Amino acid sequence: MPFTTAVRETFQSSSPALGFWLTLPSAGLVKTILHGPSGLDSRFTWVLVDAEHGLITDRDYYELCNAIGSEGASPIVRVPFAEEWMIKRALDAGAHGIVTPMCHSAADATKIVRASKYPPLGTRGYGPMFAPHAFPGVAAGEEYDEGSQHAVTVIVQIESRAGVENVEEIAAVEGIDVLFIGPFDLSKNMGVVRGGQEHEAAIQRVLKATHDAGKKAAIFCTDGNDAKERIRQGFDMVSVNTDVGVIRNGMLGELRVAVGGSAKGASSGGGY
Ligand code: 3PY
Ligand code: MG
Repeated sequence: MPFTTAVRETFQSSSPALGFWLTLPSAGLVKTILHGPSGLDSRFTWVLVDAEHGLITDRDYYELCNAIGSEGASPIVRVPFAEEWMIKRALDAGAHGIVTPMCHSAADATKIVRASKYPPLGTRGYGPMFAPHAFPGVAAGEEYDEGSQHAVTVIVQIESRAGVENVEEIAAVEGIDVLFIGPFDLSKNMGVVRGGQEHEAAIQRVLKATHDAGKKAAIFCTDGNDAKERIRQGFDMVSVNTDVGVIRNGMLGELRVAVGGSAKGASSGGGY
């Protein structure tokens, strides 16, 4: 029986899917952010569980996916590397979607799609004893097994010169749902300044190619202003900030106020 997820529901609406980056392995932290009304018309519909650069490991996935799923948002796990066994571990722990770093080609993208789906669509190994727990209302067995073939969101990161050069072919790969730009790696891999002309042209090429292929375009942002601009440009999925970025800036901002300054302009932890 088909089912959907919070992030997929948002993709069906006219609103962008807003999320944030979780780098600390704390279900308490993530629920504190997600729980209850936001006081706005908008809310976070997904959380990126970062096992590539965050302090999160495979052992944390199950608890984090359940915490996020129970708040009506989608846990999206970024695995450390584009390996089939890593994708399997994330999906079996209840990820609503996976992100793999450094997709350089259509062949890379095809491999990721196959790793994310059970036969005959792919090669995902079978054993979802725990996966349905993070999908409220979805029963173990046939409902998860069949529904997850299409409900799981498959996301690859475009963050290299090769990825940009091959982006039209990558976007055309069947089963890829989202192309997610990693602006930091993209600038380093291309050897260009982040925010400079060449970097921005690459970002715009990925945005266009993704939409031309009928797929969703996502990007990592360093703060709300950055996110606002990317939403204006038409990105469908935008990460607004990171847990550590906000905690550091917020705490240093309060320290600044305590010693007589203004909370604005607290020093940043580097943006990522
Ligand atoms: C990057 O900017 O390289 C990232 O991976 C963040 O998404
Ligand atoms: Mg990156």
